[in-house]
Amino acid sequence: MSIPRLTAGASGRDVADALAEQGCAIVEKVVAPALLDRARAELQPYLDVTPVGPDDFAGRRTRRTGGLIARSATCRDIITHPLVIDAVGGVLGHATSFQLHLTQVIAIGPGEPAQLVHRDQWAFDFFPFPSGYEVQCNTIWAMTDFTEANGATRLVPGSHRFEDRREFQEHDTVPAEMPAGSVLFYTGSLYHGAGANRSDDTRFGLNITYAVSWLRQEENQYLSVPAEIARTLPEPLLRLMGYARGAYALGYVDDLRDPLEVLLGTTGARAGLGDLAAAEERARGFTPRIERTPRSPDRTRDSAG
Ligand SMILES: O=C(O)CCC(=O)C(=O)O
Ligand SMILES: [Fe+2]
Repeated sequence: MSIPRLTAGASGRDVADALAEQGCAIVEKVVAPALLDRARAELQPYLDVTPVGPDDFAGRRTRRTGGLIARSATCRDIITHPLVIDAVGGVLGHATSFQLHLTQVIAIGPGEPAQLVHRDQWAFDFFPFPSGYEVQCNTIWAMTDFTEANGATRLVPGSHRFEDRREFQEHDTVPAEMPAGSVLFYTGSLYHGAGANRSDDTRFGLNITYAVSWLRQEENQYLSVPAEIARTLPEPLLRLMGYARGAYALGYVDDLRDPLEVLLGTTGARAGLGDLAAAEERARGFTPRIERTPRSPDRTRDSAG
């Protein structure tokens, strides 16, 4: 059980293939650590005042700072990094489009115990998506080195095919150790959790997640990024944030107006609706793989499955 490791020259296709196989992949040293230091410096005033989490899952010694598009110009570039956009497109390409799900620095403080092992797609009200039908593709950039000791994310490689609602212990997982500047990819179906921080330093991870654009976003981009800032951003980023229709009709404004045009105050050139025939055609071409879910080697509960 190991996490596929790719080098910085990997393509989005390589990453998507590794994700299809194992549900996770690390691409090492994609950006210079200095870039992530710069993002952290831009965010420092917000990191300083972010409270610790309110419960065990969020982490009582963990600070989660969001709204990164509004707060850090460097984060905008990281969110739209071509490798990530290509990889996410490869994983979620069965849908008409995908969009940003959340942006969050996760700062795990010393003494934080390991987080409950979970699937991120449980956020969608625990809907049991069919095995092989991915709705979410996630990244965690190592802003500091990720080590087993400081709380590197822990994963169950291959578990994207396991049955839903499983429970795992720490010893069922492996740590996503990686040097700063590397990025961990994992699907919404992969079992994982933040590791325990047994070191004296805070572990900083930049969690940027993406989901098919017919699901509700976890972080509300329309309110997290004030409209006056949004109006200054490039169109591809705005579309990624959700200023675009999802599928045929999702997200239009009043009289079938295009959300991007409404934001920018341009008028009437684009309809707020998409191409229904194309959406239907795409859906017809995709058959989720609904297969017998493999048993993981060391099942810890006999109630599951
Ligand atoms: O910070 C991490 O390593 C992972 C956190 C996580 O999985 C979550 O909060 O959903
Ligand atoms: Fe998670």
